[in-house]
Amino acid sequence: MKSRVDSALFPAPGGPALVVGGVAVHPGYIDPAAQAALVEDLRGVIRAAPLFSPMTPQGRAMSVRMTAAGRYGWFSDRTGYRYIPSHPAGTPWPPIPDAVLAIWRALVSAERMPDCCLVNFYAASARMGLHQDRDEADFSWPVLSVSLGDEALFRVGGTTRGGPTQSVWLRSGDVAILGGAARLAFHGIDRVRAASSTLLPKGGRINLTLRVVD
Ligand code: MD3
Ligand code: FE
Repeated sequence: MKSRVDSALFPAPGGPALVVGGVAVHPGYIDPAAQAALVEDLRGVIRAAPLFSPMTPQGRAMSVRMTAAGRYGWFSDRTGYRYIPSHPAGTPWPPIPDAVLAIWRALVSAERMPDCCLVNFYAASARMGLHQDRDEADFSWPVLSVSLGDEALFRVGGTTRGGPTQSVWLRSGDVAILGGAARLAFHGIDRVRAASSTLLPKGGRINLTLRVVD
């Protein structure tokens, strides 16, 4: 069987099962029943805040569709990238589901809750190019990522563009924590493996990222 990681450093027992490019991955952290319950919660989020395709500053629609829950959602158009306090339609972002906050509480902090739960939806052909997440005010908070549905090839490099990268398949139920030096690492999704999960009846992948914004 092919390993999920091209190359990795293995950390001490008790922590995540693997660390790739400084990113801590907890494989299968969310069990299948809890994954299905999260999908139901997210259907409610998407009903209140429909998915949209952000436009890059170059004027091209991103292949990943997005929405958000919480005090802020991420948005992009010809004038640039930013967090906005309501959905582009003008309606408020719905609250972050309790089950999602519970993952943050368990793995990051019980004192400070995230301001944004970004919801990324990947159809089989969607990709996300290498980028840094630097629209947040305080990089000392990690970003927490939850993968649901079809598996995806995640790539992470260093804090400068063009250096070496490592890749790992993120599978349904995996949780990744992007903190410390990895918080400003270049990262992206190279491809999604269609029909690799039965969680979403029509296929595809959902990624949640929990962020402290301000
Ligand atoms: C590493 N999302 O929404 S999640 C994004 O699978 C984003 O949808 C990808 O990159 C996805 O910005 C990757 C894993 C992730 C998220 C944030 C990071 C990795 C990160 C921030 C810093 C470094
Ligand atoms: Fe990112």
